[in-house]
Amino acid sequence: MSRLIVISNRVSAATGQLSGAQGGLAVALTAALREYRGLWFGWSGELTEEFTGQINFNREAGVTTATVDLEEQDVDEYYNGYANRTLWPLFHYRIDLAEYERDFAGGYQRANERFAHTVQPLIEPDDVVWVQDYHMIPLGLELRKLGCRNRIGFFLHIPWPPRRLLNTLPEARQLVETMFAYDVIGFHTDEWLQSFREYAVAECRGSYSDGVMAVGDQKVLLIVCPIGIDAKEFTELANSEAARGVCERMQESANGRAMIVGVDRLDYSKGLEERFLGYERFLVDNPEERKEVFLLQIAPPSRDAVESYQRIRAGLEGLSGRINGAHADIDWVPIRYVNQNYPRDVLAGVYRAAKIGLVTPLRDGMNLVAKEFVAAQDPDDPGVLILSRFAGAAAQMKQALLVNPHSAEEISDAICTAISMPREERVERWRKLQKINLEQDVRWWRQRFTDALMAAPVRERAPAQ
Ligand code: ADQ
Repeated sequence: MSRLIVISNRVSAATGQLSGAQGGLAVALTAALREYRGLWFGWSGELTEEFTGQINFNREAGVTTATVDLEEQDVDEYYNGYANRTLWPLFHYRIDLAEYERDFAGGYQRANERFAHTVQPLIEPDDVVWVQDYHMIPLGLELRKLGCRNRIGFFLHIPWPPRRLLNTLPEARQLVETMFAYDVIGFHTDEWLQSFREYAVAECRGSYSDGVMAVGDQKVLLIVCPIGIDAKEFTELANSEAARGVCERMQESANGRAMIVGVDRLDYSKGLEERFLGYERFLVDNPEERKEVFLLQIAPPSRDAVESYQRIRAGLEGLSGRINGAHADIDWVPIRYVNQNYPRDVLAGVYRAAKIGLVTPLRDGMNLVAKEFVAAQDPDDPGVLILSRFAGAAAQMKQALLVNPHSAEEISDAICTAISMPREERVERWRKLQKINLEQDVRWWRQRFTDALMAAPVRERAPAQ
């Protein structure tokens, strides 16, 4: 049987200590790696004076990880630069925040070449290689240049932007052309796949039929493969003693009021300002109900080194302060805004205590918080999920109350609908949502991708470079 080689920016063996998307992903990939006796390669997260390509092997939880340190300049240009200041905003449709610098593009290319040279000697002829996410788009081609004929797949965890936005990136076409070196490319939704397809056809002279994009003599299979969570495990977690304790504490502190919860990495793509404004609209438009609710927003800071993240953080502090200042009473504060990370069982208990999950990204590859909120609910008395139409999760989670997060009125209306939704309707909607959660979970996701990849034909020997 072939081995599976997973390559991603950061490597994290599933030791149970990880949280969030990284944790869920680590569990899924680790299970796959165990099954296929694989190897997980990536950046250690550490700096080194001078890049040597020296690999640190580690064996943990039955999985071998191989990590490499990067130079400070690589981290500045590749990670903080091209990945987080160029591709992340652009791929989330924020060209107003995207920074196009040749040094970033150069550093990104250099880091990917370094990754390829370092990992290539570890790849055996029968291995199957699975590259993860936007940090590593050109890696497949770099491996091909080194003679790698293996099956190589790529999965994009974030949205794929529309063609006209992508065209603002100076090296867009070259970047997309590197992707034809892959055998399979996976996206969370059909919308992202169609955007990729449109770009490749219009700008790279690709032709598309039956899921296969052909460019010259290269062919790549495009698949929709929405990621899930480990829903069964998360539901069990929400029923654990620790989570029940947290749930009770939250209910006590809610003092009979309905809790609305938001949980997000502090990122401009998550629509936090829009959420606060929509909630404020609800407070203004519903003087009778307003003191019946409060919003708990959990948002741990991320990517502090990037200025746009410092700005969003300051903006949210100002906005929550203003809303609380304008609306709070001596016995009630409308927004509890906290910036901490919490263990997963605490989060599960918090979700469980909430009557409404408010998930309003302006653009999101998938959004796992929406799925976690559903998995944590009490089947007999579930809360209501309000979900942005622009999250990838909306394509699967049609029984949520879908809103346009740019419209404060729609958010406000949805809160009203959710508060007064009869139990029967809540139960009916929740059952359908949880069914999808369980059927299309994180194991389903990795199986769907690896099945497609394993079925791809092996390439002819790559031309000598
Ligand atoms: P993210 O945008 O980081 O990842 P998202 O899907 O929003 O991921 O999930 C965030 C995760 O972080 C959740 O699992 C949540 O529980 C966790 N988290 C958030 N706040 C936390 C806190 N305070 N304490 C502990 N955990 C917290 C990218 C893409 C997404 C895509 C995922 C997976 O941007 O669109 O869904 O990858 O492909």
